[in-house]
This record gives sequence, C-alpha cells and structure tokens, in this order.
Amino acid sequence: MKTHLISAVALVLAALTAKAQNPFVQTWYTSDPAPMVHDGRLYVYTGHDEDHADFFWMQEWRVYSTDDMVNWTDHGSPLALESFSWADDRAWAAQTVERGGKFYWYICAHSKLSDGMAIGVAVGDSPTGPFRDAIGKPLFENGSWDHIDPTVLIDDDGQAWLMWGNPQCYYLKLNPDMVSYSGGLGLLDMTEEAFGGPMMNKREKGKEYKDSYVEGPWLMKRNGLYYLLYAAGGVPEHISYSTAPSPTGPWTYKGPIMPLCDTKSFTNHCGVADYKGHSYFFYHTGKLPGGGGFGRSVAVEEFRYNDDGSFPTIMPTDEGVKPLEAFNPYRKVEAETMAFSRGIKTEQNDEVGVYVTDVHNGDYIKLQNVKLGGNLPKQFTARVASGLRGGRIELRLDSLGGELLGSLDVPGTGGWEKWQTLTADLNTITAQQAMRNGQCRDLYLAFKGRKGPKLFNFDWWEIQGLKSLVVEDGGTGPYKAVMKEEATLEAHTVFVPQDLSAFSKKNPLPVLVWGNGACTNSPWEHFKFLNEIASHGYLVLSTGYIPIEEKPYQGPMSTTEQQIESIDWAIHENADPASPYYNKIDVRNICLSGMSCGGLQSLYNCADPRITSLMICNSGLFKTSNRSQAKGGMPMPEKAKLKEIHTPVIYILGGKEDIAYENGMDDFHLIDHVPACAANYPVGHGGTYRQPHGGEFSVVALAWLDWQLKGSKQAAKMFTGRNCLLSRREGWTIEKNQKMK
Ligand code: FUB
Repeated sequence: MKTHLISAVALVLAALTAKAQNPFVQTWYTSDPAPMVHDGRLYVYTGHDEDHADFFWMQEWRVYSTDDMVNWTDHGSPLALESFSWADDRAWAAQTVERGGKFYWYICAHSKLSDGMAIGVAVGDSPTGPFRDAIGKPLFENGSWDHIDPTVLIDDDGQAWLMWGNPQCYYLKLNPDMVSYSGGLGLLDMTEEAFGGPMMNKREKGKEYKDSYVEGPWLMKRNGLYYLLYAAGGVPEHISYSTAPSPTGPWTYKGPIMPLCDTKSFTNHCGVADYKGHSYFFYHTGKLPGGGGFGRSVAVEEFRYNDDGSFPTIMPTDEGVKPLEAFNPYRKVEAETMAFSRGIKTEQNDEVGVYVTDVHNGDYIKLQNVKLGGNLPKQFTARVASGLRGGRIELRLDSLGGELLGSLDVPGTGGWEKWQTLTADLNTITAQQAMRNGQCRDLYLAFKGRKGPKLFNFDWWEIQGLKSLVVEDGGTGPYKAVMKEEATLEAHTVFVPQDLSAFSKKNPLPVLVWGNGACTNSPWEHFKFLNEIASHGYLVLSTGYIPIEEKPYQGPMSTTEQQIESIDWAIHENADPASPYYNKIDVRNICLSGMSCGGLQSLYNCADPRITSLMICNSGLFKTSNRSQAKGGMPMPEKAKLKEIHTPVIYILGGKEDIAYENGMDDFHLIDHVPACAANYPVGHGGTYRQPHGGEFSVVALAWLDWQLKGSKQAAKMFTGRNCLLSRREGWTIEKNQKMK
C-alpha cells in the first residue's frame, strides 16, 4: 500500500515538473526582465544574480530569445561591468531598444567616478551584440544612489524618453542619437493621486495609503495612453501601474497588476511585450531551487488587456505560457535552446559562442512542442567535447523515461574544448510509430554517464529527417502530390498524393515504377513529370535519391534491381496493416517505365510477372550495329529480350532527333506478340520532362496509364482507332502494331 502511495506522489511530482515552464531560465539566476521584439523574435534582457549571493552583487547582463515563447535560446552575456570603464559594481536592471538599426542597452551600475549609482548606455549592431559603452562615461550621474532601473520609450513623434529611479522617478528627454539628452533632469510628481501614496520615505506614520512607487519603472504607450508599471509597496514588492496623457504626467494611480504573492523574492520587476498577437507580462521570482531574494529568476505570463485598456490582475504561475508554434528540430539547434533543463549551466567562448556545460548523469534539456511528425527522424547529430570519459545523450519522447528515440555515445575527445561532431542512427521503428499521428511531442535530451564527474560540453544538435518537397504546387491533377523519401525504401523517391484518405481497397493507387535517364540514381531531371503523374492518382516509385535541389546528381549509377525493389515495396506496404499505404495500392496494375538508360532497365526487367504495362521513354535496345554507342554501366539485353515482354507496351520518343529513335523504333517493329505503339514528339532525346508539369510527355504518359492501369475508355481513345486522338494532337505521330490497331 505504502509503495503505491509513494509512486503515486512521485508521479504527481513528475507530472508537475513536466508542466512547469516558469522560471523560464534554469541554467543561471536571472532578474529584472526587459522584453524587446525585433524581426519576428522576442528577446529578453536580464540581470544575473550570482549563485549563493547574499546581496545584489551582480556582475553582468544576459540575453535570451524565443520565437515560440517556450523554447528559449541563451545568448550568453554580451555586456558586463567590464564593458564600462567607469563601473565597478551592481550591474542592476536595464532595458534595450532599437533605433535606426542600432540597439541601445540602458543600464545602471555603481560608478567609481561619483560613488553613486549611474545610468549608462551601450550600443550594438544586433540584438545580441557585441555591445560597447556608447559614450565611454555615464549618461547621467550626480553621486546619488537613486539612479537605478532605466526604462526607455521611443514615442510616436520620435522623442525618446528615459525614466528611472528609486525611490522617486526621474526622466530625461533623449536626443535622436539616443546617447545624449536635452533639457535638465525631470522628476515625476510622486503624489498620492499619481502612485497611490507618497514615496516610501515620505509616508506619514500610521496613515493608510493605497500604494506607493518604489523602483523598476516600465514605461509604455498603448492606444495613445502612457502606462508606467513599477515595483510598489516597499519590501516585499508587488507590481502596480499608473496612466497619463503624457510621459511627464499628470499620472493617475490605477492599482496593482501582480499583487503580493509568495514568489520567494522580496523584489519584483516587470516588463511587457506584445508578440505574435499575444500580450506577455515578464517578472521575476525566487522560485528556482536554491534561489530566493538574491537568487531570482525570470518568469512570464500571458494576459489580455481589459476592454477599457486597463491591466487585469496577473498571478504568477509555475505553468507559464503556451507555445505559439511548433519547434522544428530538423535544423541546427544551439544546445543552449531549451524549454526547461536540470543541472546544466551555459558558458561562452570565442570559438563556439554559447554552449551547454556542467553536464552530469541525470541532467536533461527539454524542448517543448517539437514537430517531429510529418517527417521521419532518421539521425541525430551533435557537436560535443569531453576532457574526461564522455557519456551519452538519450532522446526521449514526452518525459525523461519516455520512449527512446535513439542515443548518441559521446567519447572523451581529449579536451573540454576539443569539439567533435558525431551522428547516431535513430530507432526507425519507434520513430515511425511515434510520428504517425504527426502531433508535436516534447523532446528530452537526457544526459547519462558515470555518476559524479562532469560528462561533456555540448554545442549544438540536429535531427536529420526524411526529406520531402511539394513540387509545382503539388501538380495539376485532382490529388495534390508530394515528392518524398520513405524510411523503408532506401535510395528511392516516392511521388504520391499528399492526402491518402481518398484511396482505399475499392479505389487504390495504381503504380508507376520509374528508372532515370543515364541510369542516374536520382530523378532530378524527371521530378516534375513524375509529380504530375502522381497528382492524377498514382503512386510513382522512382529509382534514386530525392532531388531536393534541381541539380545534376553526381553519385554512382542506379541498378536494375532498384526497380524490382520498388515493386516488392509496393506489394509489402499494401499488405502491411501498420503502413499508411495499407490496402491503398493497386498492386495488380503496375507500369514499369523509364527514360533512356532507365528505359533499358525497364526492358531488362520486362519479364517480371507482376508488371501489367510497359512505357519505354526515349529509349530502345541497342542493335548489334550500334552497341558501341552505349555508355559503361548501361544494361545491354539482346533484342531477343523483347520476346519476354508480356504486357502492352508504348515507346514515347522524341522524334528523329532523339538519339534513341533508331533503337526504339527498331524495338517497336520487332514486337508483334503483344500490343505495341510508338509515339513521337519532335523534341529530341531530352523529352519535355523538365517543362512545367512535365509538358506534352505527361499528357501522353497519363493517357497511357489511365487506359492501361485504370481502364479508362476515354484515355484509350488517345491510342485506339484509325483516327486516335494522338494522331490528331499537334506535333505527335503514332504507329501501332497489329495487336493495337
Ligand atoms: O536587480 C537589482 C535590483 O533589484 C533592481 O535594480 C531592482 O529593480 C530590483 O529588482
């Protein structure tokens, strides 16, 4: 009974941890979040509380960014006290804004010049830096300790306002250069009307006040109204706000936004951003394990403004916010991108930038809402370094103990900065089963190794998946097609309707098996033609690797056996209840086809009893007299092979200019035991495969397939009868043997 109880509690805890998204940085203590949206990404500029600190002994500022609000990339610390020659302590709250392609990061720090807090400004060319002190001196200081927590707003008229202060709120009007100002130092009226009460040190003893401004202002404008959000009420702090018709006031107190709650931090500090149609409230808590008042961590909540423009009450949660979009793992992902992590830290160096370090057995990185489906994960690649014995990265789905997608062994590489890029195959069966429903999953990178020592450093990772491409909008047929790889059909390219739901045992997909010109191992010259055919309701299985880029394939030639593999695969998939093609393939209607050398491959395989039709394009068997023209590696059956043809056959040739014309027409004239025809279109050997949707050759090929494999009487008219449609089609000529008249 007790054991059951304990495991139930453990399960609940695990479930809670799995859901937790706040604090959203777990590798370091981070404070005073200041969001900024730029170029489709949301950046958060933070302070950095030292581990085990007993005061705000803060040395640097950090940057994080996201495009889905749950998976955050650590950009390290591009700005520190050392960046300012005049600063020696207290790298406190800051905010960044973009103007004219430059990024201005307003900070506060203790100044050794005045022995007070000072406002400074750094500038950089990108949101993640590098940054440098813009003016080599404080922007503002006068020896007072009030000058902390700058916030900046560029107004609609271009005037930039800088505000800051504890316990009162100061302002300056920045010049357009953003690094100097005009006019003197301004001070807001710190009245009861403006902030719910006077400044903390001006309060009358025993008198009740609604609230009072303390520090951490956040100036923003919405629908023509200015908002000032701030830490309020003394220690511990909550977040309140006031509004005004102008930055200088008069301000009107509006009430608390995030009331006092158990955040385990006696300060709070907020920032607000609208991003991708959602509104977000950033703040900090002391909730990261080992944290507290001097070990704070940034967190975020989504909210909606009330209809009258006022803020709702926003409560801190552990769950945080929902993902805005799916995370794509089929690209290089910086290892320091994560939705949640345990145990690890990040560091940076000049060679690789920011990387994950301090990896121990049991630590992990979680990525949330990862779109693994729609593609099939095949391999996992990671860049790692280990000065000891390394360890292992396990890829688990949905939880630390979830399905194992694969694992990568990390050896000792001879140094903590001796990087190696390693690849491991993923478990195709797990991947296929897990991905079939196409849903997003949480992906855990679970680190394993000897207990105790540091295992390895981790720079980036990538999942390589099956490739697919929608060619020419999916083709002109009624079924939008896709060109794709299939995990169980190596070295082939499949063209197939994207939505298989229209196909069934009653309405299955006939099959076109294709071999390429020059017997090249990729249909890079024919993919438009093949895709067009698939869009008319065919499963097209081409020999060779998927031509994601339309450029000549350079690898070794294909083999005749690959066409047989295509036929075997179609039959197997149709019979496999676990296959998406189960009972959807018309394995009784298979046309074997190919262009030039691919046509020779088809003739080589013509005796296969599973074939029901042949389509030989720009090809024909070499005669004894011209065999010397053949290139090495081509299949070279004798003309006697033609007797093994047991199905109707069409030769589609490019007219007299086609180098295969003589051989193809000779084949046609030798075939008298099965229906045969030869159709010519005067375009030469290259055919029309590369024209939009495969050009004229697609029209004729589709008619042949519709007649031969689907029994279409309409399509048959293209070929049958004295005045068949093809004989009247512009440019085409057709000859037929006695069996096809
Ligand atoms: O992070 C140091 C100080 O604590 C900030 O400047 C204040 O806003 C408070 O959060």
